[in-house]
Amino acid sequence: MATEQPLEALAIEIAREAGALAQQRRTEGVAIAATKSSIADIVTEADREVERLIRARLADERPGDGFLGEESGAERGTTDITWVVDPIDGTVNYAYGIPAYAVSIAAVRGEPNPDAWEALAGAVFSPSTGEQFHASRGGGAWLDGHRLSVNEEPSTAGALLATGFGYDPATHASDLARVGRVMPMARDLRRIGAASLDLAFVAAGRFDGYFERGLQPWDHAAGALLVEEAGGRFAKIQLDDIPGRPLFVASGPGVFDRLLAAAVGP
Ligand code: LIP
Repeated sequence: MATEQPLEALAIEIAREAGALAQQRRTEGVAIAATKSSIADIVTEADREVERLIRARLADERPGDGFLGEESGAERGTTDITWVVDPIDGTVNYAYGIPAYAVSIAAVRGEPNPDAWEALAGAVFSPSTGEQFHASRGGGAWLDGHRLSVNEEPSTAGALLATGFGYDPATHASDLARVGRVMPMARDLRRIGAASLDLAFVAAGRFDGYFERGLQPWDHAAGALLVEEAGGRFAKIQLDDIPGRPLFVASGPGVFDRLLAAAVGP
């Protein structure tokens, strides 16, 4: 069995357990625990509890591995594997009771730096729909046992695209200008509010493409592998206007260059 498959199976198992906890806490009522980068960037008690569950299960199963989580930070391991975790991606949706959030777990090899690591396995679990997206490097991308493939080309009506906006209002004007540049190639635009689901939907052919600035490593670690294993392309582009807020683009091969050019702009 390839190295990646046990990692994929573990990511699937723990993502499902974590998703069940998140869903249970949602039904019990959600408490905002704190804000982070801005007043809009919230963390709930459930985010923290779900990440504690994931971290404990991984420590039991793979004690030497490293960890990089949205809520509890980073810990280097003694193996070459690091787990990159967003316990509840789509936190604002979760807090408002919007059924569009996911548990995202990825296993990467190498430095725990998204510019240097190689993603080996990932799982994105959507508790609201029960959909389990998963992938391993070289093993393809899957949804509940069905192999996934990106859309090679959008329909003649135009590309169905998705995007998102960061928590910092100062960046919204440039994000909206980007939407204006991209719309001529689109049939329509979706804004789900969970990057891991946006990327999973590109992998599944539900979106022709996705673009967003300022994603964190845990937002995209699993979803980017889904896209690549489904035959798509994923890129991170540093832009000059706002340092430290790179642009991420993901799509099928037929629309990638056009989407990238429009999203980056002149
Ligand atoms: C969210 C992303 C979403 C983005 C939000 C936020 P979180 O992650 O999944 O795509 O638009 O600004 O970054 O904070 O819910 O884990």
